[in-house]
Amino acid sequence: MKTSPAHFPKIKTIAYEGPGAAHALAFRHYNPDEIVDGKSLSEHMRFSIAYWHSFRGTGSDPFGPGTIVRPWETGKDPVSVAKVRMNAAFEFHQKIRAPFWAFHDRDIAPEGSTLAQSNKNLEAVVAHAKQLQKATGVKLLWGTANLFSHPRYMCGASTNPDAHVFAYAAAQVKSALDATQELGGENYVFWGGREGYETLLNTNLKREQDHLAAFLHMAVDYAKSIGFKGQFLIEPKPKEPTKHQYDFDVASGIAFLRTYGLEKQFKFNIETNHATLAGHTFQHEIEVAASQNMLGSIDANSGDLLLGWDTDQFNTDVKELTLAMTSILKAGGLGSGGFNFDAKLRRPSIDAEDLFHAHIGGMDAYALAFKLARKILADGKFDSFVADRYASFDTGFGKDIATGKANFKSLEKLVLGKLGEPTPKSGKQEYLENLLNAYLHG
Ligand code: XLS
Ligand code: NI
Ligand code: NI
Repeated sequence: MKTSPAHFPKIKTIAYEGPGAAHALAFRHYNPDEIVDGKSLSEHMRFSIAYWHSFRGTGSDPFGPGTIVRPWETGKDPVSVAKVRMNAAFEFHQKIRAPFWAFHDRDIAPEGSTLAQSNKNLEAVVAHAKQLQKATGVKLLWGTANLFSHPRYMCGASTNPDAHVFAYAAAQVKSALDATQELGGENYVFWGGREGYETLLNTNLKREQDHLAAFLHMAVDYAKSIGFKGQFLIEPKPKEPTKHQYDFDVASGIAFLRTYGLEKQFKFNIETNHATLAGHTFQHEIEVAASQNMLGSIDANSGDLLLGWDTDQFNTDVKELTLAMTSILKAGGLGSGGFNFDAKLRRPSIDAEDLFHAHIGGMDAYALAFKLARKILADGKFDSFVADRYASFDTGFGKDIATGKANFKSLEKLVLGKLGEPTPKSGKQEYLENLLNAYLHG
């Protein structure tokens, strides 16, 4: 089967032209074929396109309708339109050279008037996606279920006060897992869209968290029963659409998973914009997950620090990404995860070409950050500074503290005796910030 090359007729496959590239539609830093440590850059980066933004996004916002009109969005039968749209998406993947995609069930296939009809639509489109994956070599990074758009989920899905809604959500995730399995998905994501609350006046917080855990246990059991080997990922976000979401950030996610005995089955999908909404840096969330060996995947985007919502912009901030990348590389990479562009065009960016500029910018920024982070880690200057900073815990009484051999009494004796008052040591933040800038700007 061939994907018809009719949807982006004016745009050729994006070529790597290096930092001095003359064309705007060219990569300056991302050379997918470049070999680094025996692996291509494409294999290192595992870039993924978010179907919902790039192929379902219309530019609508709470103040007005969509602005983006794609030529393939015509026809009466929504399942046929879904298939043609998917042809366009896979053509885009090939031209932008992104080897992975990610979807919600309802992005790829229309919701029917009954669950049975929705399942039928999904199966038809999944069969089409399977053929496209085979024809293009594009693979599925992860699947997920949209448990937040339909009005039935207005008070949550697995945390809904009505057990009937819980049951519906369970049935929907069952099919989304089947679809992900059918398409060879390497991960499955749970983002708690409306799994939170608007007001505690009508909410039993403890019961809702118990139900969320029961739901995730059912998902684990079902995945096992169908032989799904992909990694389960929680995608934390503190708020939006609800005022308070239960998976607030990675730290609260870890506490939740451990409380309910789910910590072995889940890792985290960390989204830059969700980190900043929670009052953290992107790198902070990565470090917290990595510290518990729970770093799974990245939803690559950026927020606007002047705005309090998820603006889902393409991230071109090389400094932020370089810092994040040092933490990711130190953690040993993302394993079965990848960098999924959960990012959308700005409302006035209505040209098909803008979709290319957006992803080129994101891919180049990440590839540059990857190279800078590798250099930083190879030089080891920051690492040796940090190691020195904690060196007092490597020997003597410091080692006794770290290995559990010291106690309040033994330490009191030392301080009253030969230790006395500690000598202050500089944290050298400004020196380190300058060192970082030297890597970024020479
Ligand atoms: C929304 C989330 C969502 C998840 C998938 O803020 O980022 O897009 O990635 O459900
Ligand atoms: Ni996301
Ligand atoms: Ni988001």
